[in-house]
Amino acid sequence: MASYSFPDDFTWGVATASYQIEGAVAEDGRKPSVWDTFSETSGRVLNGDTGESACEHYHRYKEDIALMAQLGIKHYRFSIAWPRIVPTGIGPVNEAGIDFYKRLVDCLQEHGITPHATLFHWDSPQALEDRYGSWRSREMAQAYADYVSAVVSRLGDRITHWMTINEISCFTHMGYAANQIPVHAPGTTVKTLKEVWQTSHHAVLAHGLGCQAIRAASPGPCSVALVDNFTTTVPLIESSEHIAAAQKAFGSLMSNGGIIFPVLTGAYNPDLLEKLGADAPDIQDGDLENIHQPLDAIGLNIYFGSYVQASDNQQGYEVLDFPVGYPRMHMPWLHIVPESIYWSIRHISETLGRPDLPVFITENGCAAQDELRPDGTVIDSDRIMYLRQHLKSAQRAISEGYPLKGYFLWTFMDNFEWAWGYDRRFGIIYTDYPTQARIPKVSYHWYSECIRQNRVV
Ligand code: GCO
Repeated sequence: MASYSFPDDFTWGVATASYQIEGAVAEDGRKPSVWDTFSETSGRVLNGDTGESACEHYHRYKEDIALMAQLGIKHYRFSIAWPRIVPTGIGPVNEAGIDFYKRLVDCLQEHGITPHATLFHWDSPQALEDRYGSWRSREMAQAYADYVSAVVSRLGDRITHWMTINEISCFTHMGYAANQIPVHAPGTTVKTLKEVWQTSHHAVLAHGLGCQAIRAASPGPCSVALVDNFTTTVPLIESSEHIAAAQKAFGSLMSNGGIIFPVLTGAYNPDLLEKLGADAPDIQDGDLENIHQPLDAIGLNIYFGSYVQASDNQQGYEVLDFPVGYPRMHMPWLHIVPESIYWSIRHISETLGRPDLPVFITENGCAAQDELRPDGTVIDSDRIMYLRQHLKSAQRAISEGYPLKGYFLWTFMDNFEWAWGYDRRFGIIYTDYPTQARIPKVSYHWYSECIRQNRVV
């Protein structure tokens, strides 16, 4: 077996999200999402950028899918925009919105590319924020499930790989911040930590109701997964005591104990509930059963990990800050910790006790200060370094027998990077926004070679 090689059936893909690439925010019946409102609010997004045009993918999808086919991927993860499908959040379905995704998926399948659809990637209908504060209301969970039923009943003949929700902690804990400036839409400052956790609980409940809606509406067999960006705890030294410390620390961290734990184990992590005390969410009878639905896979968005070492303090571990000079990519939080992929998979298998559950890396990638050279090339050797190290960590997990089944690189092309606007470039394709030209970076060709040889090159 060549060094750093992958199984023959390994899923190689790329990932995107609707609001970040589509544009066409007022076409064919789409109504505003909370991200339209947030990005149009002065001071919320760097340089006043919005997703109004983004990468114009809504109209350029055929060109983009041809580039995906040239790349050599057979799998593509994208998200479906709720405001295209049910523009006012609840009520009538906009068939023109469905028709766009039918065109998109038919084009993918013409190129032999399998669609993997995320049903919610943060662009919820503004109408529901106006109606009852979106995820602050328990009603949002059922509204989401009804939207999911509408999508799957119409697209389930074309799409059989479904992901319910992307990164719950981002649009709850970062979108509804207690007494601080929220950095995500809807950008609502709530007064108490309990409100944040109640919001998070409604989203976790929505995931469970969404799983049931998918399985009820799908015309045939399908796979259902959650996509989470939990905080990976990485032992600074791979010895038994530091590994045990990293595993104990894993469950006590906010987005881990309150999201992946109830989804995979049926209970909030007890250490977290103890830490939250009166700020813990109110949980109604039946909620945890609804949340703890069987999953066919788990999707992990892996960007960084926190190093942990054993400690003789009361909790037995110390989660370490990064030294000021620790290497990072072009985002303040994007420290380079390749082992985070390997340890994320071990946490699913061991810390959460789910060695049976297939794992997909549904996002991994980095922003880099890409320069378009006069000769029209982008030599992003830093991104190749980052991706190469992370893929080696992924291959290590497979070589040790962990059930890693696929990798979706974030992201296919530079796009709207939320509150950072277009200032941060994560793509393996350079998007020249004034002309909307797509310019493959060297990392595009490198990733294509990894796929062709089915190993890390
Ligand atoms: C996320 C989102 C993506 C981001 C990417 C870079 O993981 O935050 O899923 O939409 O653009 O991760 O921040």
